[in-house]
Amino acid sequence: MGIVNVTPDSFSDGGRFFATDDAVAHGHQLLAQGADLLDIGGESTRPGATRPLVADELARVVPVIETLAQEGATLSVDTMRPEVAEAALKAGAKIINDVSGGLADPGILKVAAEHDATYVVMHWRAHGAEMQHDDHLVYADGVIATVKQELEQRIEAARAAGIQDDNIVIDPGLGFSKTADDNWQLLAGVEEFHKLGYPVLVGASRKTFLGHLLAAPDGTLRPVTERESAHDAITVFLAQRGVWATRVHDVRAAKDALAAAARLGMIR
Ligand code: PMM
Repeated sequence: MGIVNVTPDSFSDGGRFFATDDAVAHGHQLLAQGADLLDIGGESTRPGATRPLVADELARVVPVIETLAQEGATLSVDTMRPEVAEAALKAGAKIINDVSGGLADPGILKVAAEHDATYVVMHWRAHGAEMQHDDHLVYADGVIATVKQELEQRIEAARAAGIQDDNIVIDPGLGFSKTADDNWQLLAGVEEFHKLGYPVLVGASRKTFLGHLLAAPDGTLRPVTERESAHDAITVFLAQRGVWATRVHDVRAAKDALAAAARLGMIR
């Protein structure tokens, strides 16, 4: 899943693809590099981010989705808002990627159900402005078991709203109310999530825990665009464990890593 952030403020690529034409061109590039689907988002979810107006979010994503969908691309919309999800599906998106798993606005579950859309349920606890506050970082039963329990609650809410089981995808939500150590535990234990019985999506690309892993001796985080090699190792690890998709900024690098891993018989 290639990422197209149509935002002025995303942590890794904010502002680069903010104009519709730039976002569409970026989508073309990711598809040419081998992306199977594109995730189009108009709200930055980075820690500390403030939320855009609904009208602004719509104006960012809908024209990009319309253009790329008409060309035949498979698209998801990265949104927590029912209005944006609905407009995106009407414009040709097939998947709603809701990082809040329906917690930000439960109305989005009805939209997914009514349109028979694929619905990504991500583990989430709070909006960007507060998600890294201490009380959102407590995992009473350990991070894997607690995230699983909270995801199960959201899956139940999705099913109760009428979303079919075979339209549900789950995501442990790396970096969302998680410490770096939490993220590593979730990655290492990714197979636990398969036990819930749904396809698994993972987004690790360029996230801060990689910046910590690769930090300079003085503690300076590795810059966001220089975290790719570490991420490629994660991509191979996740492919070996059968995840449904990884959400990536650099599709070419991920595909290169997967090609080498496949050639070595590490993955099928
Ligand atoms: N991460 C971000 C945004 N959307 N969606 C899913 N399903 N999973 C993620 O991990 C995820 C997401 C934040 O990353 P970005 O600012 O680089 O897009």
